[in-house]
Amino acid sequence: MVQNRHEELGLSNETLLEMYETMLLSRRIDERMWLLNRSGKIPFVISCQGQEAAQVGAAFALDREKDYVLPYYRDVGVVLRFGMTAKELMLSGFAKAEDPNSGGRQMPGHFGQKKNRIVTGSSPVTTQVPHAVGIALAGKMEGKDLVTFTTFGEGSSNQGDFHEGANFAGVHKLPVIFMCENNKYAISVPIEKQLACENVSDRAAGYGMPGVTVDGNDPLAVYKAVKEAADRGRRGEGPTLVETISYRLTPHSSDDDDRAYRSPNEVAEAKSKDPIITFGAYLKEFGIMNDEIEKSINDGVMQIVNEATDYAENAPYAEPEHALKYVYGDK
Ligand SMILES: Cc1ncc(C[n+]2csc(CCOP(=O)(O)OP(=O)(O)O)c2C)c(N)n1
Ligand SMILES: [Mg+2]
Repeated sequence: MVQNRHEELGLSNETLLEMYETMLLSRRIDERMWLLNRSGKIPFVISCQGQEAAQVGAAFALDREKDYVLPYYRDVGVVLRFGMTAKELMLSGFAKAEDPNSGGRQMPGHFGQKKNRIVTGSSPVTTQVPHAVGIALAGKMEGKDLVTFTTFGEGSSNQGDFHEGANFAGVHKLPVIFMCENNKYAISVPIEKQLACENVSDRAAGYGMPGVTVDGNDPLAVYKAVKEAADRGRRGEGPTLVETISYRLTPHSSDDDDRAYRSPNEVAEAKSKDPIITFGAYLKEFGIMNDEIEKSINDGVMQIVNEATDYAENAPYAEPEHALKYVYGDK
């Protein structure tokens, strides 16, 4: 018997279907990007596949009108929920002028969109963490009702930026949610060669904040943990570290061959816990989704992905001179 967990969280059937749809849209955009990459149409992909439940579960627990997100490169589910569109993501994939993230200058996965409170990040991993802490400090000083939410991989939790940011937020009781998307690998390095402690969340104690580890394949578990962290932050009780455990279902990026360092069996085993499938089954178990609703969601998502691909493929590139814009001051 599967336990009903959505009712105690106060999530309506409509919201649950919206969560499923956002997860599915993230997955289908990502799959399309791989096809476009392998057919030579877009230069690079870095995937969200396997992490959609963590991303979407978390983003649904935040307030899109007040909170700021500082995502890392895999967070398609987070930015979709905060208002970036499939079309905009595809414009970034094709590096077209209209890409809101960087006007086609940056690699995909460098999300940034002011109107949707998505704060731009840099390529060195974990630099978004101290930025999230700084925005939380500013919010506290200005008496604003906001929390900041930042994500990073478990490999990135070894960077100094994480430790410095977590310490500062702990000392000053800042409303920050640190979410580590533990997908078991940092490119080719497996988790056991990355950490000497068992969980990334164990590190929270060193910075005076609660740390929890949850199933990253379960959007409801992640929703609950992030909601509690957001409530804590809003009450002025300080930061929280949430670790979500999932598995990177694709190679690190379109430039990586994961057969060099992990077995196809290991990947196949992880695919049997694919969150799109398990959450879909959960919704069917409770009569929230049936085959008909599933088909209509899937058809709608495919239409969005197809339209976004066509639009972005046909959109113009930036003018070459644009490369000099914002680089030097005007005299
Ligand atoms: C400071 C820095 N060092 C190295 C890199 C190269 N790099 C990009 S992603 C990555 C792996 C990060 O692994 P993890 O934090 O677990 O995130 P994942 O890619 O697994 O989601 C590395 C080493 C980088 N971008 N920045
Ligand atoms: Mg990782």
